[in-house]
Amino acid sequence: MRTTEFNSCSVIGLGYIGLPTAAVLAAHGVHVYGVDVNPKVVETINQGKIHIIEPDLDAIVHQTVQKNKLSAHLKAQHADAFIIAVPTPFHEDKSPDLRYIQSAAKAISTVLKKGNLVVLESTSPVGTTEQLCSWLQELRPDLTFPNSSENPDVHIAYCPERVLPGKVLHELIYNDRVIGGMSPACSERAEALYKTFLKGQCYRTNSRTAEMAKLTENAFRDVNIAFANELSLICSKNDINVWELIQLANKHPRVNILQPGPGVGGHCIAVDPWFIVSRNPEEAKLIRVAREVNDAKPHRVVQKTLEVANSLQLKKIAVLGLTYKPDIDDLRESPALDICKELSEKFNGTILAVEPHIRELPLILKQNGCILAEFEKAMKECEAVLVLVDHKLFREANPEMFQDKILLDTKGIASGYSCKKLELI
Ligand code: SAJ
Repeated sequence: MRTTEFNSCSVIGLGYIGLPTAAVLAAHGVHVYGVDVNPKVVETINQGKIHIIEPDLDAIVHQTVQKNKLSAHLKAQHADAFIIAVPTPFHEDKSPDLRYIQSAAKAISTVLKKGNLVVLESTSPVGTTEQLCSWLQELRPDLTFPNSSENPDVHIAYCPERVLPGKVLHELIYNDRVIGGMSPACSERAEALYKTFLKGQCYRTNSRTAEMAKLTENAFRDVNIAFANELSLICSKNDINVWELIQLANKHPRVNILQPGPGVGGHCIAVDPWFIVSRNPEEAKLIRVAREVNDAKPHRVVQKTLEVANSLQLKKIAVLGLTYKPDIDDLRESPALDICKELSEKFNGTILAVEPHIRELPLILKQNGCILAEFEKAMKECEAVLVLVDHKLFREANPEMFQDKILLDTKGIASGYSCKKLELI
């Protein structure tokens, strides 16, 4: 039996985080009003369907919509609690763009009332929750907020999402959460909201620490991937297999190096560290350089591939994988996609792109003459293969398929294979 002070919740932003959160809350008995500015998204969800790909999400959205627990709207609705899960991109100069959070504040200010809880989940630079509070205070001078009252009408907290795309539904429920209230009372109420579905632990802190915790988690991963990517450059120069090297170094009980690759993609790890750097340019030296190392990797892969292509006069290359990581369909901020695009502009021959998770190539690749091909067909037709994503299909392929190939491998899937020529990038 669910015991909670929150009978209803409005989730602002129905994307990769907002929609699963809305659906999980609804599945745990809360009346959820999802809000999105995109009419197509609202319409799709109200039909019990989804507009993003995430394992098992379609079933839970379908069920909760059918049971009238979840509905989608273009305008904010009255509710006991509000969760803001809108994007926070960055400007050209890498400074954070908070305009969607400001729009969300405007939207909920029209329906906010005494007793409400507002939780911000969007990845945000330090101080954003306080900023959100000021915006709400300006918009609703009739209500008191935690910046000016010990016993405010509206409580506000920052509770960052930490779920891994591809495992969102599991991680939403089982991951621990950092709860950053603007006051201890705000944290207490936010924890009560998450406890309606959470099986992980809640760790309470203030909003600034919680904001920094989120940025720190992704910057930590970025810096460690940059270390692996830097090793890949050093190893390539010194004729050492970087994957073998890392495997050996990781046998040390206190060493745990991540994996190199074609670059860092997705909309989080390649973005969030800039939120630290842009506000702390003097201090955040290592974090900045790590970003630069990871951002430079795709171009390096193109250069290496062109060197090999020119020296061997290659006519056809099979490019394996376009998504930003294995076994998903997400092309956002994908280094593999950038590499394929740059290669298709500079390589004189034909590119057969193999991406088992999409049905159509992005327009720019089509315009550049790339062809979407089945794995087997591409392997038959091409003399050279560039591995950009370690999808299961490629990892588990028969090594004999690569025997007569010139293999350029950015993911180490072919480390032990015998082939015509092997170039580890
Ligand atoms: N990558 C490597 N080498 C590695 C691991 C990853 O090159 O050893 C690359 C991947 O190929 C990919 C990128 O890094 O291009 C990011 O992939 P990821 O699986 O590490 O992370 P994301 O971006 O899918 O999700 C991250 C997660 N953060 C952390 O693991 C600290 C997730 O928990 C966050 O919720 C998510 O960012 C987010 O929304 O912030």
